[in-house]
Amino acid sequence: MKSPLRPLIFVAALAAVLPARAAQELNLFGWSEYVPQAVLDGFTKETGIKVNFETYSSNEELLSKLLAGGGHYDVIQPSDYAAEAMIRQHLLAALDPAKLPNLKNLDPAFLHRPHDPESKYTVPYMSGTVGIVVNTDRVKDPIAGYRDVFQPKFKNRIVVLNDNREIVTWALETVGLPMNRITSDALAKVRPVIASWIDLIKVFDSDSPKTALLNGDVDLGVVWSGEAALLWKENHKFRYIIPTEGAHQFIDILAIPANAEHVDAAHKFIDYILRPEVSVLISETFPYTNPNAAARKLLSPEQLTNPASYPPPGAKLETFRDIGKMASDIDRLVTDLKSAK
Ligand code: N2P
Repeated sequence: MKSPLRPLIFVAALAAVLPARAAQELNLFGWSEYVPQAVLDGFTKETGIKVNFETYSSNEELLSKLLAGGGHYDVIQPSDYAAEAMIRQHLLAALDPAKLPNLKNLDPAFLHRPHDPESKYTVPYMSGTVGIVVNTDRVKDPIAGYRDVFQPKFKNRIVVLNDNREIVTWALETVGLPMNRITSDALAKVRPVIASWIDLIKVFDSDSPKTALLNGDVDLGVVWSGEAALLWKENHKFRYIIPTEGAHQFIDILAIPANAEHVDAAHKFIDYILRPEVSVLISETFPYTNPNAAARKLLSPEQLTNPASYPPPGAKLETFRDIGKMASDIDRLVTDLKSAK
């Protein structure tokens, strides 16, 4: 006998067995030029979780958006010092290691660092340095440090990151002051140095500083190492130099904000990124220093010998620490000097 309820029962049964795939989403807020679209597509294909991706080009942009209560993100990608500030303000959720079996792939050298001593809130994504890139076809002078770059003869031939803390750091290193002890005196000391540099710079670009070098618009840059590694891959005339004065080394991490809605999807995404073959795909597209030991084993000798991706041991490197409210003094200093140009 045919029950009139039969079609309804059928629909209900179907709904119970089909996973609620369409409803799954992940809101990712990450650096520009850092997460390959192919990685996001691969994750969606496998899990059915749709990734909504927004980008930023500085930690300060990320922090100001989050602190203003804007955006509801499930995974974010701050640098070490920005994560440190967020942990201090209880803005990050503790990760569940049981949901991250691929943590085992990481090189322990990138764990338990000062920004997250127990590695409770953060997972390293990529590491890198900030250094000098020179088009050696156009610049024949030996270039070893910041002083060699910022010379009047190179006026309008320089691209730098559009990042205020970076610029202040290079000036601090140039005058021999530490990058993490920011005082009003230190800022007063570097102010004229930065003013003279700003006068020489042609392009400020944190997203894709390689472009101005590739186009031949400029001949020198102070850029992220991954950008320099892409230039080197394109043409070995682009040389990467860790400034003799010392350089900034960063560890960019993945974390889940305390107010994330899709915590399970966020863990799935982080664990997906930690797979060796996924991590290799990231290194191929954006050749920074890969903290995933299992992935590193799969990189080609050519990738491992790119001097920008894997700087020589012995380089003078230091990571940023959270500097609290001095960050706004740095911001004001550089913004003022730029607007006076
Ligand atoms: C990638 C940005 C590199 C990260 N575009 C700097 N922390």
